Amino acid sequence: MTKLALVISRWDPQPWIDRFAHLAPELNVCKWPDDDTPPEDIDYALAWQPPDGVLAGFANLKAIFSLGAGVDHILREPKLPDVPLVRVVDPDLTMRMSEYVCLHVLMHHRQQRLMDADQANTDWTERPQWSASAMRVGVMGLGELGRDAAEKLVHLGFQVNGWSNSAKQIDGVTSFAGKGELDAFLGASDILVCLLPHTPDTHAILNRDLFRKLKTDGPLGAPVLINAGRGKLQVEADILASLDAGELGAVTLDVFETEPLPADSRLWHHPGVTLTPHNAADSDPEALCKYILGQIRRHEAGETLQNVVDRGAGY
Ligand code: NDP
Ligand code: OXD
Repeated sequence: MTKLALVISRWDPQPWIDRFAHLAPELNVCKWPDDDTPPEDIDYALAWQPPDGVLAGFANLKAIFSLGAGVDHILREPKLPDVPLVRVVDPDLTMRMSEYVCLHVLMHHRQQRLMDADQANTDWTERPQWSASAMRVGVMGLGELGRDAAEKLVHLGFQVNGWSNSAKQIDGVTSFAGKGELDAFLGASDILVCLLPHTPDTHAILNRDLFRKLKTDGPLGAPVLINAGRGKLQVEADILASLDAGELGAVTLDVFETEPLPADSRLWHHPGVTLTPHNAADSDPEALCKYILGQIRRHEAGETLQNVVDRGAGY
């Protein structure tokens, strides 16, 4: 019998176990550690922030599945078995992220946080509103998530640019690629949306030097940052310094250098910060177990796995 181990920290494994039991009762799916199963019997590991060393202990693994789109939480394991590492690419997850990006781009564009504060002060200030076409949104990372979000922002009427390693052709989106075009991309961004993976190349990329290159003469008066990629892409001390100096007008952050965000972080209470608890695009067992089962069935039938991570690139 094919054996799957759920190696999960911080999430409840039970909904995954229940969903697999419903969809594929022929599989043996256990929460790891499991007293009844020796590690060498495990065929597939399904991981979210796996504890150090666990994956290395599965001697006969056929593949590792990340239970999210990102894989940094798995690649940090120094002795990762040399088997395919598959990540989530699924319309459910993609749509959730695009909802988040559109919500927060629109919230900043329409100055909703300022009007929330006005309401709290019984203050009828008539704030001017601009059309979306007056706003330039730059999307860092034009992969599965960035591309979909960029397309939806185009449909909302924003001017949209994107930045990625390789140049892209996406209707309505101006593509910038590589380090050589980063400054031009930043200089054209009123609202910067980050959907990059965390890799050695992107570590701490969202820093004060970068913020100072953003467009400063847009309708909002100062640029806005939205980061739903990974916390280790950002330097939080720099975000706070740039907010205090007016180099950034506001930020939305879904991800943090340390998660959960420590209670003493100034980000919690800064008026320029909107934050969410790393739930921009939740991994939903309902949707994702189906995707993973499809991949396992392909593999067992001798077909190639899809969405296998390039370990050298780190995403
Ligand atoms: P993809 O791998 O599909 O896309 C990554 C994109 O980033 C690609 O366009 C890639 O360029 C670009 N990129 C990577 N490195 C660089 C670099 N050094 N310079 C420029 N561009 C670079 O990933 P997804 O879109 O599926 O997901 C992106 C990230 O979103 C995940 O890695 C994860 O960290 C985060 N995430 C966060 C969630 C949340 O709830 N907050 C939920 C899901 C994901 P190219 O196309 O040229 O290769
Ligand atoms: C993911 C995440 O990588 O939820 O999917 O962060």
